Amino acid sequence: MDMKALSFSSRLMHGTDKPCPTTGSLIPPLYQTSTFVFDNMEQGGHRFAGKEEGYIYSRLGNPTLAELEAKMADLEGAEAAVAFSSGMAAVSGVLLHLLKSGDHVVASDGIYGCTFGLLDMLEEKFQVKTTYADLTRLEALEGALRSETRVIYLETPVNPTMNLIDLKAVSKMARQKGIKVVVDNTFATPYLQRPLELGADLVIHSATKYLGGHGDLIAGVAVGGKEEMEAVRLTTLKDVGGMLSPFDAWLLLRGIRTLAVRMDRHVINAKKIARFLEDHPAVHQVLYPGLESHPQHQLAKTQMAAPGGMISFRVAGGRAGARSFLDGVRLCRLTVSLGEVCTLVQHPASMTHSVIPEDARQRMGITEDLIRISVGLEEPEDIIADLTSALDPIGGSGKAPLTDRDSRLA
Ligand code: 4LM
Repeated sequence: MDMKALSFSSRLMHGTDKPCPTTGSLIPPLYQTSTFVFDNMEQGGHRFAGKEEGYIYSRLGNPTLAELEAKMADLEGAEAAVAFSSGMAAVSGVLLHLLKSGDHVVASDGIYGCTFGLLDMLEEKFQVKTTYADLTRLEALEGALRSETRVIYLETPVNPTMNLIDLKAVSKMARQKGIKVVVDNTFATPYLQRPLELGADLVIHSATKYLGGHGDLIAGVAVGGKEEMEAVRLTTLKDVGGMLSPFDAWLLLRGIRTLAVRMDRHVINAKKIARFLEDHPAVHQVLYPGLESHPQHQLAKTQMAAPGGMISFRVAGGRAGARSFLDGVRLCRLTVSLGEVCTLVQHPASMTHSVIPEDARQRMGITEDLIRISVGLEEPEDIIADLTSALDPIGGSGKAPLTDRDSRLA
């Protein structure tokens, strides 16, 4: 059989994995070591000088991390990958590598709160300015670009508004102007969306989420061209130092092997939950790319293999309605993070995106009535029963969406 022609799902466990050559262990061993012994002084010197292949110190490279990096590069269709200790370490490692003082970034409205915080810090300390724009509209992107723009940074689906950004169109415009497109692919995973194939330059993951999938680790990965990734490894990984621990890399590899079956079930469940929410009178609007009511439902069909497991919705009664719902769930866990086996619910305006100033949050659609659900792998009827008992007491008349002003006053 041609092992190079394996499908994505089979490559999750067969693609880059090799049984241990000395013991035959099916699962690659964990190299839980901080450093590597040299045969002699000359060999050590040669490794530092890059004249000889081989490991030096785990912050610079480790066989378990190399296994994970090869896996992620393969799944995203990239030349190389670099593992980091968190999604934010990957985001900062890539941005610090790409940017210098005086450069400009265009970022999508509504990105993860800590990425907003990082860009804010880069502006304050290093004069790297960021313009936020509604990148669902190409005119908005064009209007935000400047001669100093070096990076377009985006998430799609956007956390937490679930907007989609047309990766092909954005990448085409960026390429013409020599600007790098960096895509945070955390919500979709390479199983559902591969940005590099659509023209993006670099992909970032919070591997804490669907890739790990079990809520037991924090990790990040950056993926891209060989030279670019080598430069990241030798600068912002080596010298800033956010390397992933070998144990977490090993756990992450375990999670990745079941990515396809988990994502399939997340999607099946999310479709059912989204339809249930659309019909509930306490829900004013459901933001899920799999629904025909989603403004980019057609783009979801071409850009993503399936619409994913994340849903946001606007609840009746503004902040009070959101509180009543979040305090009312029992099965669903009230917690930040996402992409895990359990269903998780949270309030972006006061939690994950609270660092964004209120006026910017309102403009980006991160309103007080917005709830985010990471749909888990439970029986969907059980999730629906829990949502029903948390939503029913809110009442509401269903369709008429609250305006932002109503939402602020509630
Ligand atoms: C959350 N998110 O939304 P680490 N990129 C995206 C994210 O959603 C996150 C990160 C990067 C949430 C965490 C509490 C799109 C995180 C950062 O947490 O550093 O692995 O990823 O609930």
